Amino acid sequence: MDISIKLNQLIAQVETAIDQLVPRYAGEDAGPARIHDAMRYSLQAGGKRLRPVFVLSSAALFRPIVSAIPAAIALECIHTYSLVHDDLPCMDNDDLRRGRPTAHRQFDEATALLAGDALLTQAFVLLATHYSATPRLATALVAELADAASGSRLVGGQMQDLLAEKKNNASAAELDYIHLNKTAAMLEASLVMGGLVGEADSTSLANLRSAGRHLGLAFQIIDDVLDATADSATLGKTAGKDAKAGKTTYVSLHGIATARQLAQEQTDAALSCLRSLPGETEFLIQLAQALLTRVK
Ligand code: GRG
Repeated sequence: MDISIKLNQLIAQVETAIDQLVPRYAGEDAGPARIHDAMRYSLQAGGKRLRPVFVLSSAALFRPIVSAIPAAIALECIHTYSLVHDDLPCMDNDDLRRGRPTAHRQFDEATALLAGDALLTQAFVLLATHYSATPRLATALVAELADAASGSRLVGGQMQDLLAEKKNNASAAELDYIHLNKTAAMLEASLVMGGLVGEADSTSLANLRSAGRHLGLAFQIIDDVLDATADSATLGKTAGKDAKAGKTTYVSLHGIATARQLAQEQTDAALSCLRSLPGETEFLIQLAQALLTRVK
């Protein structure tokens, strides 16, 4: 199976939906053009769209009656907000993201901060409005996404990452906590939210959650390898930052070859969860495998 055609179709669906579901300036009642421009600037800069693709392909396993598109875009809004805030001078202070100047470089720091805030809020606007006809589903989606983005997960992982960076000697357990939350929480939520839209049973939801957790760790390990081995032009973001910051990563702890082996082990664990799901799992299985050899 060549997944590239289907992957490109899903990405095209996501790009169209972002354009349709994220507000643009529509007169003064909708607020200043600058905030909408900044939100759309960061969202429409490209990116792999992995999280929305996970939502759509997870939902498709269960042949859903309602559309998974708003849930997919909600995930991408939260993910993009986290990138915008991560790039700010008070965090990573980065100039390049998705091949373009970061939001605070293109606009200014306050605008980037507000655009991130508005993207975070927009995610919940999408869930509350587009799933209002199915209130149980709306509540389940809001609960899942809010938990994944919370102070215990995405934000907590980021906080711990900043704390660990200051002392430069994070343990393997601390590293796992950081990445299970900073990285894996969003991937886990993507697969689970797809399952929720498809009314998956509790066993399938547990398998999706577990697959997302393993894929999240594999994704982060490969991210560390790419930071150490790829160039900024290919990545569309600054390469080599971890070593420069003296940051503890899977590569600094284990070396590149062992890090790749660990990513393979996490992917294998994810594959066994995916294989126990119903429906046409081949696309997700191949996508999970392809992530091991991604170059950006
Ligand atoms: C500021 C609350 C807050 C969180 C920031 C996303 C993040 C957490 C930090 C960015 C740095 C980093 C290495 C995060 C790990 C997750 C990760 C690899 C994000 C980048 O995701 P990709 O590669 O990005 O899917 P694209 O641009 O392709 O969507």
